[in-house]
Amino acid sequence: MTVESTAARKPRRSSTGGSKRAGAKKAAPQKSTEPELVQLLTPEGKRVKSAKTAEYEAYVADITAEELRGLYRDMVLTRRFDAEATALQRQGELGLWASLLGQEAAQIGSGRATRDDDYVFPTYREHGVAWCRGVDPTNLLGMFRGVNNGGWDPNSNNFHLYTIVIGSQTLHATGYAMGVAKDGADSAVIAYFGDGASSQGDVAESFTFSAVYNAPVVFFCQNNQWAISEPTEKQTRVPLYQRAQGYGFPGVRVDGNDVLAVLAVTKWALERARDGEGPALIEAFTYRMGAHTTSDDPSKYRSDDERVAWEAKDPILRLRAYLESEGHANESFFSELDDESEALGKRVREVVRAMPDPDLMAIFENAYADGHALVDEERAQFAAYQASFADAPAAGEVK
Ligand SMILES: Cc1ncc(C[n+]2csc(CCOP(=O)(O)OP(=O)(O)O)c2C)c(N)n1
Ligand SMILES: [Mg+2]
Repeated sequence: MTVESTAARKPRRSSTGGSKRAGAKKAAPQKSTEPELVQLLTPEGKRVKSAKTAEYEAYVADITAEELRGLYRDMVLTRRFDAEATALQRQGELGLWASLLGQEAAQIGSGRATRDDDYVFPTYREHGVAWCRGVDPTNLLGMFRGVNNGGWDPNSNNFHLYTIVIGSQTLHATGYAMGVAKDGADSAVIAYFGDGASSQGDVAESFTFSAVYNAPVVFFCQNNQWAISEPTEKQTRVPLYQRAQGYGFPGVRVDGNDVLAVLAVTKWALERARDGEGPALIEAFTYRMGAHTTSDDPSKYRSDDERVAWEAKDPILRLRAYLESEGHANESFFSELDDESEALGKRVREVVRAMPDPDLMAIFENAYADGHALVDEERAQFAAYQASFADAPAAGEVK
């Protein structure tokens, strides 16, 4: 069941009467409880304009053909990188991979809405946002290969390290945004999280704090309708974007497979944050066609029909249809992009395979700046354990 169908559930009939009561007036038609969805590009790739979405549409009204091709290129390369990483995991080169398949528009649209001086707090799946921030994709793979604890300097691209503890990065983002405001800077902060994360206390706390301190933070929820095997109906009784109202800031549901709409809505939210108007919640309604991670088998809990229905809303195909129908891209653009994709896949494969194993003792170096007696003890125990193997390197050579 989707959030829409949850929201559409009829209220329980009151025991004191109802439509069966003799002489009762015919009930007025119920106001639709279907959530509003900001969509600028239909699944068939047609531009739509309406008075309801005009406020957001203004942010992409003068987008050029070149910029549209750029969004398409970003999505295609991100998908190619993601597919390569999945293959590398299957070949034993990575321990795990968290695919974003199907979420390219949500990530590229929002990532491209950020300014260089904005700061991004991702989950563990924002490979498309990392791409937009200029983080080399190969840097995302070290942690999944188990050779480092992160893989990039967050301050080089204002892109924080991946965060596995669900929802915790929303608190980091809120604190950071409060700091931005105190510094008098006009940049904004964006925190990514999932539908499942919306149930975490950390997310509720960050909504409260950011609202009362008017922090310049945008909460970007990618609602793929599942938290591993838990459907959204187990997380919420209302569409997630409506939660914002209770905290005192706006919430918007956007078609998460429509890169144009996501770009527009995120620009809108970041701009009002920069202008001192406080936080906003964006719910990008989407679907991840791939598994939760390479350790998961979604066929155990999701129906094939659901996946097929969402394949028809593929974010890449819909932008391609629009580019083609408007004559914004020709065959050579698409074939050059194919070549670029293959080259990216090859480079990723080569870099990952060449990643050196870490120094085994390095794990003891990153917890305390000035060392710690307990860590010293553990280090000595581990060195002795390693040395106990027959083929152990000589003392001092423990690698
Ligand atoms: C605090 C915490 N609890 C549980 C987990 C295990 N866990 C990893 S991913 C996940 C589901 C997250 O779902 P959602 O927020 O919807 O994100 P998605 O993976 O669907 O993008 C869970 C429960 C965790 N990493 N951290
Ligand atoms: Mg989810």
